[in-house]
Amino acid sequence: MLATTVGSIPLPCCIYNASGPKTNSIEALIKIGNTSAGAILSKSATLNAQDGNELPRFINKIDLGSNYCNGSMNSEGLPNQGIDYYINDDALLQIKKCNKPYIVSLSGLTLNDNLEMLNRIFSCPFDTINGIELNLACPNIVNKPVIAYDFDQLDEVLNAISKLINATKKITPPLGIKLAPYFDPSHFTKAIEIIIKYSVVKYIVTTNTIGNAMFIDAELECAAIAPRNGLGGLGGGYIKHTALANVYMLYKELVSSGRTDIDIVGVGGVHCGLDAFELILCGARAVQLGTCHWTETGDCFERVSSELKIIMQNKGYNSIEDFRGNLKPYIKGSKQISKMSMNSNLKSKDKDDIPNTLLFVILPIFILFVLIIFPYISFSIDFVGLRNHYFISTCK
Ligand code: RRO
Repeated sequence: MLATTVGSIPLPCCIYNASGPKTNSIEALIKIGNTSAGAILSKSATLNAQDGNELPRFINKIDLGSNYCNGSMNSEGLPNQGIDYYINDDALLQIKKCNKPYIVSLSGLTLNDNLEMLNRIFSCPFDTINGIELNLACPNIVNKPVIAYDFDQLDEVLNAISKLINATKKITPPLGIKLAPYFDPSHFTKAIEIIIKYSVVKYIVTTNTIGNAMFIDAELECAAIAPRNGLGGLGGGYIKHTALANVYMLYKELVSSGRTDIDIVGVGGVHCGLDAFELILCGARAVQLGTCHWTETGDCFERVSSELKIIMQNKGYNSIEDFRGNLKPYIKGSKQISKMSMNSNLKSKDKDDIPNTLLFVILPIFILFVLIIFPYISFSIDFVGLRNHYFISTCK
């Protein structure tokens, strides 16, 4: 029911992990392989291993309420073990045993680094790496502006990579590019105008964190994380609605340019099946979990997938293609369907449901008791008392 393809990579399930949280080591990737995730995506690799930014460098588990994914902010600074760690024979062998597509994320510090890493991937045995996610949107590297925001550079990078892939005399894994969130309609148009020039781009992943956010410790009157003057990429529940808009706008641009062969993977603030449903409705062919995977266990893939399946069953959809990209424009009288009502069938009762239970179950029972049952019982008792009294007195 949730099977899909992304850039022609067949995924048994459309829900899988985002690059970043819990993706740095092969052990962590194998853990993902042992969950219900539809694919295994690595941490963005650089040419050489690096430690990343100084600590503390992230804040997660910011409770935004039961209807939202936790909020997060990070300035990790691309800590990773270098490309060879993620694609050496032993790593590939271990990951292959998980029987899931393996997608390697790349985020070279220079264009040449990206080209070199691609060459190394292309020389790996066939079918050990099933996809590439080229990250053009890391917001946390000092003195490295986000490529996805610099359209000339985006064009230059895609042009060079396109030449390399076209010159490679073997089948190469499908290439996806991870974009930064855009906030102006002209930017969606411009980004797609550039991307569709390059047939080597098979899919788009949107969106990376919203760069350069800040948390403050008001008590100490200081920034809450150490790197980059306290600036970091905002993620999780804070960015769900930006992610929805980015998937929707890019999808619309692709449709109007006749390039629906370029797939979209949605990421940003997905916490439950309904969030995934909404991203697919906006046009996503698959959905990644980032902050949610960070703050929960790997069980989140199974949970979100089964919630999504229930929503689809209730709506009579057999596959995600039955509703993907079918978001309608505003309909008079429509309202944001409350997550509470959509989710009520999906989850077991937790502490957040207690006020509702109180309001809708215990209170009516109490009122019923006071108005009907209590007087009836008192009357019955009294009646029995009277009858006894009468009986006793008449038998005297
Ligand atoms: O490692 C990071 O700091 C990082 C990366 Br590469 C990214 O793409 N997005 C993000 O929020 N953090």
